[in-house]
Amino acid sequence: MKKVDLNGISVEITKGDIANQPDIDAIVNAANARLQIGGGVAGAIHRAAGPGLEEECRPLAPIKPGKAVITSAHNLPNRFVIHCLGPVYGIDKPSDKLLAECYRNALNLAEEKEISSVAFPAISTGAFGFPFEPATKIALKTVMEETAGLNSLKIVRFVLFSEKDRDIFEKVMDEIT
Ligand code: AR6
Repeated sequence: MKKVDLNGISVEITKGDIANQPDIDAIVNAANARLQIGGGVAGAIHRAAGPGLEEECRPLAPIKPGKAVITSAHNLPNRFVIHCLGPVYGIDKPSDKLLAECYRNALNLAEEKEISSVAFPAISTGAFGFPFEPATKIALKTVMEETAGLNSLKIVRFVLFSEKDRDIFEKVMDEIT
């Protein structure tokens, strides 16, 4: 796992399953607006969490692109799930600003709950069609910008689904640090 220290925060990059990060307080869901079980990340998280997660989500939905809400993690090994609605690329505009907003809002929710570790998937890069490398730059730059203002968060982990995606994150991290 690649780790870079940014303002006292360990930013980690790894290949894996976002629903299997037992050492992390809060995992982030690449959600749909209705906060229901779906494919990709949302499917993996809801299947592992069990039906209680959808039930808790129901009164919080719908959410708008760029927004985030937090719930408990039910049967997952974490304490919380932060549900972010990423932009559908080219439809929810400006897509780059909305994607950055997702990461910022998730980090702010984690701070409010005094969470010390959070794990993100690559939001919007699957079903929502955001090109991977530009999305990587937005994710890492936004986290970098926010690190100076974070107090409780000590670990921000990016969990990528393939070696190719992990390599892109590592390359972009090297470029911007
Ligand atoms: N762990 C980590 N990353 C994953 C996993 C996993 N278990 N599964 C997929 N990925 P997506 P989006 C990667 O489609 O683009 C859903 O159906 C995947 O390779 O999950 O924000 C929801 O219901 C990709 O790089 O999220 C929404 O309708 C990234 O995670 C919609 O898809 C995001 O893929 C959200 O689309």
